[in-house]
Amino acid sequence: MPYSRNRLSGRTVAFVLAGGRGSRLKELTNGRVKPAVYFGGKNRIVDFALSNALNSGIRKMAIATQYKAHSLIRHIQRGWTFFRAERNEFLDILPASQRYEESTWYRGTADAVAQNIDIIDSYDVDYILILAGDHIYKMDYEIMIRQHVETGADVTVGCLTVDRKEATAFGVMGVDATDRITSFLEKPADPPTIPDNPNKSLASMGIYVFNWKFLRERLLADMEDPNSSHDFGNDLIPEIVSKGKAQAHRFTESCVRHPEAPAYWRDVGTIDAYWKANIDLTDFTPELDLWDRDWPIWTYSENTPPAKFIHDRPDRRGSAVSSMVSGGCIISGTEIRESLLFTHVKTNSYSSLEGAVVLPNAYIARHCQLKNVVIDRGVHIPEGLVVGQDPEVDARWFSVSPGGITLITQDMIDARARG
Ligand code: ADQ
Ligand code: ADP
Repeated sequence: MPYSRNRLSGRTVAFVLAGGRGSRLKELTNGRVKPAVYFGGKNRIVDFALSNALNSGIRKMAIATQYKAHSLIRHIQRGWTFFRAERNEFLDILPASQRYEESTWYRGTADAVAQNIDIIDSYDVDYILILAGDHIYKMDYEIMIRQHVETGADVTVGCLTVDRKEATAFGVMGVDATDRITSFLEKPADPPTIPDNPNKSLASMGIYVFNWKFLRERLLADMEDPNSSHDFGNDLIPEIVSKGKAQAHRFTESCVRHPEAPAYWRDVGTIDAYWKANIDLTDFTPELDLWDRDWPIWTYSENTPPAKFIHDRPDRRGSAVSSMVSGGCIISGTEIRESLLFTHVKTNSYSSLEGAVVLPNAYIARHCQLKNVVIDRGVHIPEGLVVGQDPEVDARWFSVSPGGITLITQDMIDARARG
């Protein structure tokens, strides 16, 4: 038996679900699935689940893709090259490929696993860790798998405490004194709360550990069930809660953080949440520590020169304060504050950025004033554009979120140019 099998992570496959679009991110997911959306200056959202798995010691991974997977697959092929086939390590990309029936793709999250049963059998693992590819957090999965094995549960569900009013977007559970799950409601209109606090609910993170043999049997039964939507949260988890042994795993037990820091987990599913989680990184002490060298968030990184700031005349001041500026950027005479610039952004004189999340390869011409914006990859912002001063003007051409963040894509710029 190989050495790695002493650790439970060595006997586990991480199965990452990355097929759902993430439609609340609006035009950012027009051409790419949510896990492929850029985050934090160098990463894509999916890097967090994959890095957690890698840092936890897992060396067998699979990722199920469906909606607009091209940019996700390219990212993984370029960046996720840590695996040695000689040691039976791999990251398998599993696009929906109509393996069971020619008329259907992955019908739901459970079906995305079920349609790959024969492939997972060939991995020769004892445990399967199901992950969503669309959340930002740092977690040691070995701790969760160990709890699963020690309690002898049929399924262990990762959970966190959320505000009751937000719990309608989650699977919400009730637990007994031993954290055995006693009830599970998927996206309830009226979420139950935890016993000692009427404002908080216990929410599923959409992370599950199963013994593979157990899940395999459940999936085979579920595939034949005409009343099932073939989804973990709607179908499999509630059924196991009622008939078997489902255990809650508290995220606070396995979250990777400084001892004084709060447990950080974000579903950056809306433009407001996406903007805020990115801009929060420019805080004095951000809650999400991307600088921890013991738990790196791996990615495909372009080979770039350092960011360059041009400040050559009193009226052409290229500077950035309380900001993150990635490699390959040229900040020529632009004043930048509380902003996050991804790779290869070029900005020009007499412009200013404040609260700007600027995705790779964007270009900002002279005399622009952009405040509280998300600028998509490769957008060419024309000279003199002012955004963030009058929401009504912004909303004529761009997409303004409920929280007042303006999303700008190249299609919107082109439509504006046509008038
Ligand atoms: P949702 O957030 O609604 O609920 P869902 O849409 O089921 O999650 O997507 C979960 C993951 O599966 C995402 O990463 C998505 O990309 C992927 N996915 C969706 N459909 C897919 C398909 N057909 N093929 C492949 N991948 C697919 C879930 C749980 C809740 C829990 C929240 C936590 O159902 O109980 O609270 O996650 O965010
Ligand atoms: P602006 O439009 O802001 O007046 P420019 O585009 O003329 O500025 O560029 C100003 C300076 O930025 C240049 O003099 C040069 O030093 C630097 N610069 C611009 N483009 C590049 C590039 N492709 N590679 C390296 N440096 C560049």
